[in-house]
Amino acid sequence: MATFPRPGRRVSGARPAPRFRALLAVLGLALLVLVAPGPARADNPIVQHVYTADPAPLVYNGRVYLYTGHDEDNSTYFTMKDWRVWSSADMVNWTDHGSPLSLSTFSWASANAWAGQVVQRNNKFYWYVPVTARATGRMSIGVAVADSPTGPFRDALGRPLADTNEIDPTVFIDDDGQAYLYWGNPNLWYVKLNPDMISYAGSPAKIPLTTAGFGTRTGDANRPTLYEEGPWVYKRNGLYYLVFAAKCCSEFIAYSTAPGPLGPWTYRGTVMPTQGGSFTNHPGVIDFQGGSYFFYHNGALPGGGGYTRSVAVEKFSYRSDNTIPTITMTTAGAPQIGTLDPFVRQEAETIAYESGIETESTSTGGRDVGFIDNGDWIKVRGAAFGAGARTFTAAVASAAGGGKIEVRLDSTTGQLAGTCTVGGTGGWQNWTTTSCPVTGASGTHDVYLRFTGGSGYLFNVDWWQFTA
Ligand code: FUB
Repeated sequence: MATFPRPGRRVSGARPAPRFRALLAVLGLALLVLVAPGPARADNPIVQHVYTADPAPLVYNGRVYLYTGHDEDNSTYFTMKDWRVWSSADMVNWTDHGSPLSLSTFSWASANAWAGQVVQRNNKFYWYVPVTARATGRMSIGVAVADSPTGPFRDALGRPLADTNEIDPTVFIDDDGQAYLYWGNPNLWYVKLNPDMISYAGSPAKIPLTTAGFGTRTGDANRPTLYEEGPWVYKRNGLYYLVFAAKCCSEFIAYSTAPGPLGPWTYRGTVMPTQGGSFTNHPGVIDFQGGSYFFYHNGALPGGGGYTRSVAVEKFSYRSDNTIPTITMTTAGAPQIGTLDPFVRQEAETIAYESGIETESTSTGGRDVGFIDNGDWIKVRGAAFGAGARTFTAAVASAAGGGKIEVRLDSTTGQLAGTCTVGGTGGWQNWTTTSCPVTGASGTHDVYLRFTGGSGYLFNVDWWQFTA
């Protein structure tokens, strides 16, 4: 089982599982290009270099921050040790912020870094997660806190917020300032959080699981309603929504609505049917820049399945009566909002799709793209070059002999706009810049950075930028 990130594991020629997955992804994409006319736009799932699960999006300061779980490679259970953060301003190019929260953040937790959610309040970010408590062996809810949406997160209490023995906390702050924490499988619980967000008043109570509220399940006397797990509660146009994973197994996504945060709930039907090669699914719903977005997970990546899942996203529109239409999984995903500015510094780990690369922490605290082999590539969607670009510059480092960065437009074999040479720098974190002339890059294009060279890992890339 490959771990990630893997500092210090610079073994030339070692090819971890993600590379095999990436190779399959290339083959899959190549097949898609051969059989499908028009531009290849298979950018969903939105992360390819690690498996991700249980999406929890948060809109903050003009970006979507996406908090996910992380399925380990080759997993045969929900073997999850850490959580991940990604962000995007345009819904297609996602920046990898690494893992600012893991089981080790909670000294009292032993396993199962499962589905959580982050909310912003008091100029802080609170991340509620279910984990197994070492002392009891029971699932408990922990809360971590940070000053920034990308962390670092620290254990807010040094102990569980609640010993629930049930999973999947979701948090919702109503217009009157009252915060609610919901969770549960097989029950659906709630508790009112205090304004400090790390304590609560009273005792957790059950939301009645009635068939009127949560639909009718057949064939399971212990679970008469469709509610299974993964609640996601929000309010829109005065209506309260509770979206959840329904039935088992395989799950589909359903929802209920209510006039208040505690009900009474009315079952409204299917949001996303059972599909996608994972027997679980998990909802996250936001409005962003005038559009509505539904996040979920599936088993769509090579090697993917019920324990090797990937987060994906679809754009949708509420019907005029505020009901949610049925949303199906696509490989295209959401359309891009606006364009990407190639004339400002872009982090190399801002990616629409990739093949073969991984990311890692830099010595200066950010992230870089590393573990690059000959033929690996990164796609960045919709870069607006306007009248044209003159040069391409990238920050690079290499403890090996380096290689080349081919700057291509619109596909891995598209127009070669420039080629930069990367030399050895004496260390994987010894950074320098390389620049090269660019021709023919005007208007708006997808940019493909294709990496070439000899065998073994070639070089790392921290950031890149074009000049006009
Ligand atoms: O990811 C582990 C568990 O699988 C989550 O807590 C559930 O919602 C299901 O997605």
